[in-house]
Amino acid sequence: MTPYRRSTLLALLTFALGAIAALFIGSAAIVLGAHQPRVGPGYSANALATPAPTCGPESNYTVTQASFGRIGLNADQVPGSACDECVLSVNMPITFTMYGQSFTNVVLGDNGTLSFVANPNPPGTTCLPAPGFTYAILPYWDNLTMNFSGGGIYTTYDANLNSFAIEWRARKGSDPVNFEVTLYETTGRIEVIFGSVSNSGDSATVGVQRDATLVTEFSCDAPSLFPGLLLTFTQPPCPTGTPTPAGSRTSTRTSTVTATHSPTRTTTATVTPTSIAANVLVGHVTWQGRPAQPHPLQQLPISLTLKSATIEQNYPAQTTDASGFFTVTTGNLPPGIYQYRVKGTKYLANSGTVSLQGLYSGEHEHRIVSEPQSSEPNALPSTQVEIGFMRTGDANNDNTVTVADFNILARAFGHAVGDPAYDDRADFSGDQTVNIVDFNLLKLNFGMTGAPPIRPQ
Ligand SMILES: [Ca+2]
Ligand SMILES: [Ca+2]
Ligand SMILES: [Ca+2]
Repeated sequence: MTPYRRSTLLALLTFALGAIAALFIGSAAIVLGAHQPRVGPGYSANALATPAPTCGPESNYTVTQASFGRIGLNADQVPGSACDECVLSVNMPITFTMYGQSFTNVVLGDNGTLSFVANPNPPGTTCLPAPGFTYAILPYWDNLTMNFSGGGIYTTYDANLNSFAIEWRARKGSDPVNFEVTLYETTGRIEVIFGSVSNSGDSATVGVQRDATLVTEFSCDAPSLFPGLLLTFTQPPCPTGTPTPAGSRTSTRTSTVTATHSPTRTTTATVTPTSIAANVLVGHVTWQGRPAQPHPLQQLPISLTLKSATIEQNYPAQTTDASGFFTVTTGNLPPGIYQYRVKGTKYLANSGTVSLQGLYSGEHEHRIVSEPQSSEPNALPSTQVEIGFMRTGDANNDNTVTVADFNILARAFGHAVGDPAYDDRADFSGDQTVNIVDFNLLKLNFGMTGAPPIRPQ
């Protein structure tokens, strides 16, 4: 590239970034403080009670949250959707798979409901599981209306991401209520982003359900929603090499620690079942801008912090495998609810909560304080956490994508590895060249901030 062409291109890039920055100046509110993660009662109860597999298409979804969501510009109004007490059947431009079933049609309701099969869409809500809904996503189930000027449902198909976004522009009474569901065909991921909410969503139900048995509830009649809240629903994939969805790494939690796996100390040996921290935690991420998993370019460094009310554990950086998995030892931690935060170099941090389960006797809870002596190498339970999508663009690794990152990219633009001007920090795509692909990734996330460090409690 000639110097002239390069400088012209950079001027264009600078202009484009400036325009984006201007857009963000008025919307600083999208970067909100940490919201206390919360797991709905139906979710936690179901997670403990359901004998379903803990990974794969027959498992419950897990939900993680972030505070930097942004609703896209959805221009295509579903005809007739400025309505009340109505459902609309829409043919999707993607095939979306939920709980192992694939769908090309979706039924959208004015009361903040979505289903691929049955959508009763009543204005009166219940907590989940809710009667009548099958293969349903309830991004903001409440007594909403859309029969006003500008009201309705708006959609966008993104061919690059192979995703379909569905946005509701509704009202609860006189309050504007605005939210968006994005379905990703390739990964099966479901994202829900909230724009405007009424009374922090304290009369809404938010979650997904297949039927009465597979249910993940984020919120029910609780003030847990706020503008910019991004929820990501994913089903934990089974770790690489696990032959079945109920493979040995995940199926042992409720059944295999018995008296035959007694600890070396005798304090709890007589209690069966008893309580023991999961021995390992298996995390999974998807790195943005990299080829689909499994792929060597998905092998990237990641650091993890786990924190409970009393314990903070910082794990040194390790590299995810080609499928985005990493494993840490948690056998030294007591069971309980932990906040987690992960950060990758060049990537914004993600956070959420994970429950390190103990095996619970129902009457007595004891923690085995030393490693059980077992002849079975995989006898101990493991915990899985689906962390989701890791957004890139953070060249200087300060957990926000700003003009500082753009400047690093601009200086290295057009250069490849071996070239003195090449700067690997700006190669987000991993092809050892800094080019328009990297710029587009940075542009996509410009103005975003990752999950903040976990605060002292
Ligand atoms: Ca209604
Ligand atoms: Ca940065
Ligand atoms: Ca690149």
